[in-house]
Amino acid sequence: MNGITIALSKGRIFEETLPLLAAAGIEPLENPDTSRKLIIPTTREDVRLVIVRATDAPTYVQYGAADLGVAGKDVLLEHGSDGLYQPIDLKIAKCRMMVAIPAGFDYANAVRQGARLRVASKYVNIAREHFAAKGVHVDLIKLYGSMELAPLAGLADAIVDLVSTGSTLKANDLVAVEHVMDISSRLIVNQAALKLKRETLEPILAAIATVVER
Ligand code: PRT
Ligand code: MG
Repeated sequence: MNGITIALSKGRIFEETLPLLAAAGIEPLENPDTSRKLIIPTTREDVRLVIVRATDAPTYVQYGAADLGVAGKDVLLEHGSDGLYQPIDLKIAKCRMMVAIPAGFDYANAVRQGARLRVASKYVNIAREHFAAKGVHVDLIKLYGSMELAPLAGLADAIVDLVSTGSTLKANDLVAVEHVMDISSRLIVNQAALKLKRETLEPILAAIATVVER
């Protein structure tokens, strides 16, 4: 295909990417929340959006099925970002990767005693690196969702999860005890497309960069 394909996930990434795309004259002709279409045309005849799961955006761009995409730093670190060019931190969909525990659990003491902690997370690679760097021994339990449930149900002592407002932790009597890293979403670009479609891509990247810096 000669035009440009952009991989976006529904929800916060889609919403927060809209003003950035608008700066490049790209406006979706349908709303992915109400439309069942997975390929959405835009006000620019040469640009279309493909609607993917957040964790699938890097895959589409890696294989060149999309030229551009948007992905959280969490996704890029956990699933790898081989062959992806990441020119712009879009500073959208911001949150923090945190370690959280049930309100009464004496985390500091457990760590001091060198106890082996059971940690549940969707982000086992990020969690493994975090605890290894601190010299804390952990057994990691991979989950695919609702990590907040794990300590409440007795599956784990702690979780590693994303926190934005903190209301999910609060509603489940969990408290954040360690900050792992700040997270935001990045623009990702297929490296071959960057060469082959440079004339079309460069003005889009420049327009986005201008809005992000504002
Ligand atoms: O939701 P779905 O299962 O479809 O997929 P997804 O979770 O992969 O996608 P989506 O759209 O929810 O998240 C896309 C990206 O948004 C993530 O990869 C992050 O980079 C970023 N982001 C920013 C967040 C949050 N903030 C966030 N708060 N992703 C998830 N959350 C979740 C968090 O996991 C926890 O369950 O929201 C809950 C906590 O929110 P608060 O506000 O209660 O603290
Ligand atoms: Mg989600």
